[in-house]
Amino acid sequence: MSITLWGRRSSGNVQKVVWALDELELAYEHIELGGKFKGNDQADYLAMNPNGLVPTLRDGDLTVWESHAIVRYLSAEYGSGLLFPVTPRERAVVDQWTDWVATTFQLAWLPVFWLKVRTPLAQQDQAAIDKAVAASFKCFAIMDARLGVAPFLGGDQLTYADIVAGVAMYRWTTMGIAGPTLPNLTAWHARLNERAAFRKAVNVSYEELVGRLAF
Ligand SMILES: N[C@@H](CCC(=O)N[C@@H](CS)C(=O)NCC(=O)O)C(=O)O
Repeated sequence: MSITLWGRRSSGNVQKVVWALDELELAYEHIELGGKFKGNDQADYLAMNPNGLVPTLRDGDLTVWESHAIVRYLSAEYGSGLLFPVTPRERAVVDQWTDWVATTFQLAWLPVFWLKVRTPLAQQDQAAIDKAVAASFKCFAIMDARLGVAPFLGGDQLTYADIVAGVAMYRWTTMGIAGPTLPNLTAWHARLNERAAFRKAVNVSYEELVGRLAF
């Protein structure tokens, strides 16, 4: 099957897919799209992804959008026993964390990125930043507690839950945020950084997004 990924590398949601593809050592074509590359408002792209957002993945005759759905699909199709635990009981824990990232963690930390990095300096609201940072640290404390009893969010090995959560770490640790030391979270980030696929996908400059609310 031939795999194609559409989406700019500076997108955190695209980074999840790039990391999963490389972690699974899959061959694929990567087409930069959206943001400064534009193209996501074109009819041929909207026919694949009616949201006009990135990422979108095609694998043979299958087209999928929504980063978590893509990462879960790749893990199930190509990573059984690796990124995708074999038993439903193990997968329940991985899905718990994956859904928590979508419904709770991203809603906490992404506003910090938008308020502090994407909003031009002159328009920044420090009270709003402080509130979002506090909400984020509540989530990081929950992750820290989990990572105190297991090396990865899903358990003993890296799974798609770590991928969807882990893409936050480069931005979070380079945005100039002060806060409590969370040793288990820091150790997990160090473990992720040992992986070439993580470094390539996630440790990516977001310079083009600084002060830019447009996309
Ligand atoms: N829930 C979607 C969100 C997708 C999304 O918001 N993508 C952003 C980039 S992170 C986007 O396409 N922005 C417009 C652009 O890059 O031009 C997912 O997880 O895939």
